[in-house]
Amino acid sequence: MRRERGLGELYQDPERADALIWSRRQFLLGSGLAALQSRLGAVIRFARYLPAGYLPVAIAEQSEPLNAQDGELRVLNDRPLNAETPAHLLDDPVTPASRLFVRNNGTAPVFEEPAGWQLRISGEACLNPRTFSIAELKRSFEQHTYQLQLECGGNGRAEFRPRVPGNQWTTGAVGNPSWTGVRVKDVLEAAGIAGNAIYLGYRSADKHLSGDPNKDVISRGVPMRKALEPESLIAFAMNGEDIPPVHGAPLRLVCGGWPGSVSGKWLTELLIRDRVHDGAKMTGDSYRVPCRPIAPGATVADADMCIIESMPVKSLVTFPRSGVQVGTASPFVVRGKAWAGDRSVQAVHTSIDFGETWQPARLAPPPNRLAWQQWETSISLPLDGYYEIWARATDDAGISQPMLVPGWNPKGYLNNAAHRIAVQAVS
Ligand SMILES: Nc1nc2c(c(=O)[nH]1)N[C@H]1C(S)=C(S)[C@@H](COP(=O)(O)O)O[C@H]1N2
Ligand SMILES: [Mo]
Repeated sequence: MRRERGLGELYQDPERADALIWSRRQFLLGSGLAALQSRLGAVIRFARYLPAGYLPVAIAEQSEPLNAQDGELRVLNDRPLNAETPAHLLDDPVTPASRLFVRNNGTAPVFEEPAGWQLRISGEACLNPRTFSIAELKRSFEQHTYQLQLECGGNGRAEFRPRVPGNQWTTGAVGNPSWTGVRVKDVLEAAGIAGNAIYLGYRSADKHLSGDPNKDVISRGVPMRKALEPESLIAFAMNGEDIPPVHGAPLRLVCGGWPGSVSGKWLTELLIRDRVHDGAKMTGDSYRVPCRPIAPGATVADADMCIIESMPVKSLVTFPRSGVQVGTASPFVVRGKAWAGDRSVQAVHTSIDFGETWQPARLAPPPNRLAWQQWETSISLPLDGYYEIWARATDDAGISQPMLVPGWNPKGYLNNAAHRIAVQAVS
């Protein structure tokens, strides 16, 4: 099903917002606000700070297709399977399997027994190519467990204008499971890393949708400096159990903080490369963005496209869920998650007046590097009416999330615009 309007769309498209929900002229005369309030069934308390043409969250959400049962992931595509998690289902500190988004580019492999699974380490810059069974990996190398945040590079794509092709992810292609495995570094060192190694590429066992057995579905990777970080894992367990089939059983690469596409599922081979890995979806518009900002819709020369590395700072409000009623009598808890790719999050602020003022939230440190962080605050709304709660994170380099959808790019990657929820205060 197609989503008609994204949450932030009309924030940057005032003419369409005018046409759809209010006429600017009427609004200026005062009756537009009245019409909007009657549609919301409440007084908008900070209406004076409403940006021109802004589409309130509650109205954007009324137009969302209801193709998910309460408590379930929202399926965007079932061939291949792609499903995202509604923000209020991402409230767990560690994302359970049932609440982790699924992003498949091809058909997941069917395999008999993990006992027969082999991982090959090779490539031009591998000194002693080797093959390991899962039992050998577990036996030969120290095992490590980290919470590692995984976010699809295309999370937030639905908000780009002009529209871009691909799964129309809104906010839910992100999660933070706990992963157990062996370090990529230890395994590569056992196979010998030559001095000219610059990149690590992966190959996987899923099948190309065309049915062509010679085509890789996806074969991406990371520069050696990222591959050799202590948190880069060849994982065999998620949340203390075997990795679920849809998330890459029996073995997957996990390189947290980078676009999810570098974390190859159903891992069969690691290639130590003497050049930038050139596998499927490493070139063209795939997981690459203009090196410098461009006008929305503009075409970009191949030489001016850069591979996405660390993901940008971002956050979600995961409690309460958007659309709830809250009492005016006492403060209530608002909480969520924040993450910043390779960086950590330094602060999260919330606003109840459409971004006019911001209050700091309490922010917990990450349990380990590359895990998301929990934040929490307490909000009072003594007067009844319609409010929005906006959250905005700042990373440890002082960079904050934008309020507007950031730099348009041909495949709609890296939208880290601030998340907003609607609440109705009632006395
Ligand atoms: N082999 C393989 N690995 C893959 C993919 C895939 O389609 N095939 N999808 C990638 C993408 S684009 C993302 S965002 C993550 C999603 O991981 P998840 O489905 O476990 O959430 O896996 C990555 N690894
Ligand atoms: Mo992705």
